[in-house]
Amino acid sequence: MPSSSTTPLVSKDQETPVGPNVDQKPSVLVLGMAGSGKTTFVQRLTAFLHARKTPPYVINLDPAVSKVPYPVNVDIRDTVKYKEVMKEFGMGPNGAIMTCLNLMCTRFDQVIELINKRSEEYSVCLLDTPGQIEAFTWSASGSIITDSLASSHPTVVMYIVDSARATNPTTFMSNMLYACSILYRTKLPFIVVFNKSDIVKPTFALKWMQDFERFDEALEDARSSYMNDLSRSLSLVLDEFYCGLKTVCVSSATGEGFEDVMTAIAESVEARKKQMDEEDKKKREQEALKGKAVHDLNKKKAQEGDDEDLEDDLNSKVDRIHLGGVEEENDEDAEIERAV
Ligand SMILES: Nc1nc2c(ncn2[C@@H]2O[C@H](COP(=O)(O)OP(=O)(O)OP(=O)(O)O)[C@@H](O)[C@H]2O)c(=O)[nH]1
Ligand SMILES: [Mg+2]
Repeated sequence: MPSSSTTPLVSKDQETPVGPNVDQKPSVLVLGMAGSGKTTFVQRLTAFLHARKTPPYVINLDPAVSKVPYPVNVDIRDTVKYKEVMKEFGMGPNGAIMTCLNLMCTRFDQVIELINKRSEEYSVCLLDTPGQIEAFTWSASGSIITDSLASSHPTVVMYIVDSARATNPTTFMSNMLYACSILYRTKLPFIVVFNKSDIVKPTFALKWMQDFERFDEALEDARSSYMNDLSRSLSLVLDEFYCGLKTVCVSSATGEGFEDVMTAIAESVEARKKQMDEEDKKKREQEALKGKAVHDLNKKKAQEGDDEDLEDDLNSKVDRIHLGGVEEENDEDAEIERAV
């Protein structure tokens, strides 16, 4: 039975954050630069899942979109009116998107309740985000939404890249740096989706990620220049990021590669489950060790006889090494003239 209540970020009896319920259906947060194809990707994945008779639960978090081209279960536009926010608060487009997200985030516990209530009926929860990526990834409300989702469901970030635009090595590098910063901020399982594979086959990007030399060759000018040297260095730095990264190539226009999307999501969730199991195991081992240490100490104390004797002994030692308190200042010392 799915629980209808929201999982709290912090459990009552302990101060450490509780992890997601790994038995819940996964949530997929779709992020990416403006125009990379986030909405079209969600639309195609929704159609793909409906065709497989495993429909998703879909949430639109873009308040500024005029038309949502997929069947949507929760739409931010039903909760806040973007145009009204602009008018009411005299805001520009980006400020209004942030305000809408702020207002939405105050209700997000209800959204999570809805997701939980429907968990028997869907296979995966998809969340489409605003084109102004920084409005979501760098705002407090974006963090709250991401964190509350990630604390109640196994959550995966899908970062959509426009493959046609990424053919330029510098644009590719900017995009990867952005992806890396999002991974750094969210610390969630991360999948890079090279979209628009019908325009350009993203194999070039995969090669650049696998082999630094290939990226080096692709830099237009092999001579040393500030930009080229910087790109080369960054590529080396990002090597570690590329190593643990899952990538898929898709076309949201033709539907190519969507089997791989579902496989990547399942693998990421499985990896997260394993990681959580290991963390749990470690925690239990630590607790057991702690319990054993306390037990040993009590046993030792009992063997050594009277506890009070031990305490007196300790106090006398403390008396010997304790020279004085700090309740008051040492006036005499303060009055001694010192050479400056
Ligand atoms: N050829 C091709 N075009 C695509 C593909 N995916 C998206 N597009 C086009 O790219 C444009 C932007 O797509 P959207 O889905 O609106 O992109 P978005 O990231 O949601 O845009 P914002 O929400 O405004 O940031 C549209 O014209 C889409 O038709 C694809 O796989 N192939
Ligand atoms: Mg969109």
